[in-house]
Amino acid sequence: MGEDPVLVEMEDGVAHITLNRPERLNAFNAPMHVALMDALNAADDDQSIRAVVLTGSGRGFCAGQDLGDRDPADGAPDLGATLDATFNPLVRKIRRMNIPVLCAVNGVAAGAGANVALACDIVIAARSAKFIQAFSRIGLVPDCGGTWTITHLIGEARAKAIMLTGEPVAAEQAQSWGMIWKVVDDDQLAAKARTMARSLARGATVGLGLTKRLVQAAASNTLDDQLDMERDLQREAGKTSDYAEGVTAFMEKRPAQFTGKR
Ligand code: LHQ
Repeated sequence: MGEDPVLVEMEDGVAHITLNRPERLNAFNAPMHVALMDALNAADDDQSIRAVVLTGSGRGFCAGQDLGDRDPADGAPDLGATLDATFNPLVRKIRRMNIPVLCAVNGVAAGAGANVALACDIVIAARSAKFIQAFSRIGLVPDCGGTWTITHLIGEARAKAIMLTGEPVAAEQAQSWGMIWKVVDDDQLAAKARTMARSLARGATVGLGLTKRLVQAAASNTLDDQLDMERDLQREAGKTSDYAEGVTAFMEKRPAQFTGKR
């Protein structure tokens, strides 16, 4: 108690952001919402930061909204207003950042905690982790974009089943369904996340950001729209110094030294 609700460490071009309320399985309260947005904004604004890792401290990743924050006896709350003020800007921020956001799911991810994780660009999970659409257990609907993200990732049949039943999805199941990128052994998670993020942070950052935008746009674009968008963003990518360096390094048979200049 009294500790920072979010820990931030900047290292090798990577912002490591750790949700830090382990005694509540990193459930979101108001200070944590503010601290996480501040951390993401700081990473986004810092030109030396070229990738983000989001993880949790202790045995869980995040158990969603702190259910102790409101007493149902106080009358019906406006949860729509809560979403407008907190989780919706958070998910939009993750999706709009022009650098890769890697989520390292270190343990249980429930409710909004699961759907914040799944909003990230690359999700790796500890073998012991699980994803729970816990909303149905308390009379709510899935939020944080989960009905969109999960339906796109695993299809309507599986999305409806896990959301209506609240049945936990084990990390390995999530991987085999394509809901996440990869499962790794628990004791390897932090190291694998760090190595992967460092490698992303040494990449052609502008190109990676444009690629993220393209993949996200594909869900609502026609093929024609997408071809046009690829043309426009390829034009932008082709003007970066990292493109020039990438081609030169290839011709000279040496590793490229990308600067990630945005
Ligand atoms: C918690 C929580 C928690 C407080 C564990 N809050 N203390 C959006 C807009 C506005 C409002 C409403 O919500 C939303 C979106 C949402 O996120 S709704 C969904 C909210 N989350 C949940 O319903 C999940 C609730 N948690 C659980 O079902 C379990 O804790 C899971 C399955 C995540 C983990 O189970 P266990 O491994 O058995 O751990 P535990 O239940 O013993 O939890 C450990 C402690 O953490 C415990 O406290 P205690 O003092 O007894 O040790 C829990 O009370 C506390 N905790 N989740 N969301």
